[in-house]
Amino acid sequence: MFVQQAIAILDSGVGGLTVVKEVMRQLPREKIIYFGDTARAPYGPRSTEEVKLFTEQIVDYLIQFNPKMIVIACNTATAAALEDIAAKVPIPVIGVIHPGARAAITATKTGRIGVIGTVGTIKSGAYTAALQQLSPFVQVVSQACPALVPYVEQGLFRTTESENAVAESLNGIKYEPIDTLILGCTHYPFLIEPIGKVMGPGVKLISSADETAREISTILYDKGKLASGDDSPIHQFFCSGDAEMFQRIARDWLGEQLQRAPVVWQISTL
Ligand code: I24
Ligand code: DGL
Repeated sequence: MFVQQAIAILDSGVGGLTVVKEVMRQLPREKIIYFGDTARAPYGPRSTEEVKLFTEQIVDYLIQFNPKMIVIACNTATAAALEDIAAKVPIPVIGVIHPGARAAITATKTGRIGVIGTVGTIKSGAYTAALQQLSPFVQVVSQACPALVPYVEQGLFRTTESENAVAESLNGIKYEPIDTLILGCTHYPFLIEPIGKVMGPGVKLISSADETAREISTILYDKGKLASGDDSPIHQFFCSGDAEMFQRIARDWLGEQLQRAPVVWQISTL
């Protein structure tokens, strides 16, 4: 009997569901196995060593499902662990930083690019490295915005407080002469309106979820690994923490995508 190989997608919690939604939209035949480390989220304030260890634990767990590729759908985990994991796992592993960086290089006219993300992501310099590797003469300015994830997680993205928090968080970057700003955190696209208001119409905002889904598509196509069956897949979603809360957010966010493809919800302690 033929068993369809899945795309394994992981994140510190629920933020990686932004990538899941895009994959479901662009590649509806692909089976997804998702792991959200909700018991240990957020990763943003943690040390590189800790995030690397946690990410490796999740990859070790997901590898037993024999996935066709692994997607690290968390910017902080990508910054800390992608290189090490890609070097030791025998299947393609991608993160969300390279796709976002490539989209920014395509978008910029002046070569001046801004990046915002968690403390872990910005401290790592991973975006600057990815951008300069793609285009050596770009100028990159970056700013950690640790206040913003909690606003999104409290569902407070259309309030005056969140607008003020966005304005304050962007203080260090809003006067920089950039024409492109990478939203280098899974949660920031939920604040795209206030971010756009603060940065002004001259700054293009880049979210990486759709770019990452396109990269997944390219890799699977190149390897002749795209799913071809007519049946809709059955996805598997795991989390390490409160399963009820995880399901509530995932059902709300993925909504209609889940009408077409059933999900098996599981809790795991790794
Ligand atoms: N959005 C995010 N995280 C949450 C949340 C949210 N609660 C409400 N909304 N909670 O991330 C995270 C905390 N935990 C703790 C333990 O278990 C699971 C989660 C934003 C990314 C979502 C894809 C607001 C909300 C929602 C549904 C969709 C989008 C959204 F409820 F922003
Ligand atoms: N998923 C994380 C990221 O993209 C944000 C949430 C967290 O700090 O865990 O960096």
